[in-house]
Amino acid sequence: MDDDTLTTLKILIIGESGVGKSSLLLRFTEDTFDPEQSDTAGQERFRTLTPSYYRGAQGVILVYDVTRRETFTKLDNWLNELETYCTRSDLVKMLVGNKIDRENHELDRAEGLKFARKHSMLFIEASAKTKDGVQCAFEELVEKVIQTPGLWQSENHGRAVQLTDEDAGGGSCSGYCSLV
Ligand SMILES: Nc1nc2c(ncn2[C@@H]2O[C@H](COP(=O)(O)OP(=O)(O)OP(=O)(O)O)[C@@H](O)[C@H]2O)c(=O)[nH]1
Ligand SMILES: [Mg+2]
Repeated sequence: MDDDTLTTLKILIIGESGVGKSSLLLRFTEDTFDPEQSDTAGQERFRTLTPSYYRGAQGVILVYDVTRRETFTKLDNWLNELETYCTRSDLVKMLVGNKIDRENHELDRAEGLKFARKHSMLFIEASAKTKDGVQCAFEELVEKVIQTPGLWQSENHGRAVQLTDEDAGGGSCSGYCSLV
C-alpha cells in the first residue's frame, strides 16, 4: 500500500484505574470479558501518561464507573490533562459510564448526560460485561471523527476512509449515543 493511502486513527481511552478501560477495549476488539481481570479499583498508581501519549489523538473515550462516584468526580482532572496535552482543539470526546450491569449505582444517566453536555461530549452508558453500548461507543466516536474535516490531513480528503453506503446513511448505532 502507498504511504499516502495509509491513515492512522488515534483514539485514547482514559479514566481512573479500575473503571474498565481495558475491559471495554477487550470487549470491542475480541468480544470477550474477563471477570478475573485484576481489579485495581481504588489503588493510587504512579501516573505515567506523557504528552506523546496524547499527541495527535483525534478522539478520546473518557470512562467512569457508574458504581464509584469518585471516578466521575475525577473526570475534571482528565479533561484538564486533555486540554493541556492534546494538540487538536476539535478532538471528539465520548463519555462512557461503564458497569451499568451492576446494581449499586452511584450515578444515574441524567448526571452523566449533564456532564457530557456541559463539556460538548457524546455520551453513552455501557457494560463491558454484558456488551451494552460498547460497540456504539467506539463506532459513533469514530464516525464523528471521520465527519470532522479538520481532524484529517488535507491529502486524505475523500479517500482516507471508504464509507459504505450503509455507513454513509448512519450505521446501526446512529442516534443511539446522546449528542450534545
Ligand atoms: N460488572 C462489571 N465489571 C467490569 C466491567 N468492566 C470492567 N469490569 C471489571 O472491573 C475491573 C477493572 O477493569 P479493567 O478493565 O482492568 O479497568 P481499567 O480501567 O483498565 O484499570 P487500569 O488498567 O488499572 O487503569 C475488572 O475486574 C473487570 O473485570 C463491567 O462492565 N461490568
Ligand atoms: Mg487497564
